[in-house]
Parts: sequence; C-alpha cells; structure tokens
Amino acid sequence: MAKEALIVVDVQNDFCPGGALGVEAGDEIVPIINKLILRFDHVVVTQDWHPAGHTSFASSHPGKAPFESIMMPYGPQTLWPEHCIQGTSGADFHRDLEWTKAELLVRKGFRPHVDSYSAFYENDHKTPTGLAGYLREREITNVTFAGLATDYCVAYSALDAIEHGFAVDVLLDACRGIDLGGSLASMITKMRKAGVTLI
Ligand code: VGL
Ligand code: ZN
Repeated sequence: MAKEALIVVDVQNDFCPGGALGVEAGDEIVPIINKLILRFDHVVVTQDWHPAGHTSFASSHPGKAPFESIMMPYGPQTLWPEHCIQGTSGADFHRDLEWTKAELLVRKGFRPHVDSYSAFYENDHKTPTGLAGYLREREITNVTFAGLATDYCVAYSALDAIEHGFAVDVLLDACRGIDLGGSLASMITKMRKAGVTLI
C-alpha cells in the first residue's frame, strides 16, 4: 500500500511578493496548499533558515551582486539577496499558511558555509538533512511537493526524492518559480526526465 506525504517547501515571507527574494505570485499558492494539507494524512514543511552572513548571500562576497554565480568548494553557487535569516519575520511562514498539521519541520541552509536547496541534502550533495531516513522509517513511499521555488528548492528536493527511490509528484499549480536564466524550463525538463510526475 502506498503511503503518501505532502512536503510543503519554503512558503516563507521572504519568498512571497514584497519579501527579500520575492517570487512572483508566490503568495497565490497559499490557499491551494491549505486545501492540499487537508487532503493528506502526513504533512512535512521545510523552512529556509540561514544564519546572518550566510555564504549564499551576495553581501558576504565583496564586489558580488545578487544573482551572480561564484565557485564554491562544492561547485557553482548562485548568490542571493539576504533572505530567510533565522528568527526574522522574513523567515516566518506566510501568515495564512495552515501549517499546524505538519508532523515534521525540516530546516535547511543553517550551515554557514554551504547552501541547501534540497530538503534532503545540502548543496554539497553529501550532507543529509535526515529527511530520507525519517520518511523511510515512517514507511512513506510517495511524496508530493508544493511550494517555493519550483526551479530551486522544489526541483532539487524532487530530484533527490527520486534518487532515494520515492515515487514523486510535483503539483505545478501549487508552486511558483524564480526563473533565473531559463532555470524554470530547464529544471522542469530535468524533473520530467528523472521520472517526477508533474501535475
Ligand atoms: C530558495 C534560493 C535560495 C528556495 C532558497 O526556497 O527555492 N531559493 N534559498
Ligand atoms: Zn536560501
């Protein structure tokens, strides 16, 4: 019997319009996600959770501007405006997100020197968050993703979930993308090729 979980990715103020890294129409997905939360027996939420001065912030690299890329020991890293700093209101969930039913909250990006898009691994693709083990121990076989941003945290999480052997759905209506240099189309193609069901 398939056992399903909904994973709600980074529905935080800084990723909504007016936020530090606002995704266009990012807040439109909140009522859709609230309905999904009611339908699923198991809900996990993720929260981007950076210390001040995080290595993914352009402001941590003199002379660099947001959305430029730099080489890190673990590969290329896009630089972002300061966002989702631990304990700030920008890092809070959108006020209308009905997250109280969530059984697990996964925080990511809290290590100062490595970014984390995926809910499963840091961007070094080696350091696990523990989510895969949690889902496996709970005997969850199917995961459905919704949230922000389609082409970053949602896509990287979905690809890692496939790698871990889960059946993976991404509900595109319940996601919004950043779309940097064609990233939305390229990550959608990558997800489809990897075997993610895009709905
Ligand atoms: C995200 C960029 C930086 C995301 C998080 O949630 O997609 N994107 N940090
Ligand atoms: Zn981040």
